[in-house]
Amino acid sequence: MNWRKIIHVDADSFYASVEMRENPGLIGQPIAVGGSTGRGVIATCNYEARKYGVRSAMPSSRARQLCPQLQILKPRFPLYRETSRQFHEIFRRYTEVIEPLSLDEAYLDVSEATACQGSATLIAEEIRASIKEELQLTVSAGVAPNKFLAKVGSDWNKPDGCFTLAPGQVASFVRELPVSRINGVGSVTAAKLEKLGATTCGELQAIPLETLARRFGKYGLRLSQLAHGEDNRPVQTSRIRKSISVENTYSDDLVDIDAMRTALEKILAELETRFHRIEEQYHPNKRFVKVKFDNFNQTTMEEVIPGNGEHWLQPGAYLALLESAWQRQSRPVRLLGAGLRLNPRHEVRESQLALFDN
Ligand code: TTP
Repeated sequence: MNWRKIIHVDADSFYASVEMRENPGLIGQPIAVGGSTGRGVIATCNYEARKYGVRSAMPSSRARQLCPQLQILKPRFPLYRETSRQFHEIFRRYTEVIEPLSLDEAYLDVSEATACQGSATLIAEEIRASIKEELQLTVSAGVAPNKFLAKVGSDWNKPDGCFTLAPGQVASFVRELPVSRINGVGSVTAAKLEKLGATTCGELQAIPLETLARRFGKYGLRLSQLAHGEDNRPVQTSRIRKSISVENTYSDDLVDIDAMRTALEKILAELETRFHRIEEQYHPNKRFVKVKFDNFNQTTMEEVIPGNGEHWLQPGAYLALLESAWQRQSRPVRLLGAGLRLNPRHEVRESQLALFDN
């Protein structure tokens, strides 16, 4: 069996939670985010609104019937995208193997992670704590040997929960798991399975493979595997990276070049750790720094790395870039970042080759 260490992270009532954070006056009141006029539908709602039966994808008119005092807010996508980017900043402290499913949901493969002595559960708890502290949001996490079970796990103790399934617990866990928890098993498939005598994955395991194949075609085999808690799909980082960077916002602005030098050293140490994780796939061709001043003006300075990029980590070169960037305004600095622009080492990557297999 191919056991990995997978974490599935899913933010709690994502758009609604972001709105409550931005406007704490909304906390404790039933709110939704979505279209409020005409044929508008609810994108999501907070847990107060869920008590009234309000749900995602419900027409807003229906939601208002269920909960007359419901406040329906217009979605603010730039804000959700920025929050999503901040989630990923936190994820990348632990692994580069990240597969986003949506703005608020991602799989992380931490099989090779060294933080927290390699404990996926501790990593998940640290990620949840960092998100709570730095972004004032709660996320739920599932920790398991594969993607299927990790996703089931993130839903298990929602909201603000974490659930770990160790490899040794998989067999007994899936035996009792309702088939409706399998991703892709909606009411129609669930009803068909019930006719075959299966409402739990344990009962599904007992159905002969031929029967499943006859009833569900190719999906029958997949159902059988999932019912046994097996799922070999790797976490796919489909995106080809163009850059990698580390940045930090300081609670007290950095006012002189000495403070900036010290801050830069820490950033470069973190950048080195992160770049190590992907250096087999990418080589750096440029280095850059980013500076955001106390007036929120932002600037970057970059330069081509001489040679083949191997000696990218030269603190002196980064410091020179930082000094030039800072001199553009010579004001206190609230955010500092450093990074690398990247080129893939192998022009045609495996994932792209796979496209030609058929
Ligand atoms: P979900 O993760 O499905 O749900 P959620 O984060 O709102 O709540 P929870 O996970 O705690 O149950 O969706 C993530 C975001 O995607 C959600 O905040 C709004 C958006 N969304 C829609 O726009 N339409 C939809 O039908 C759904 C389900 C979600």
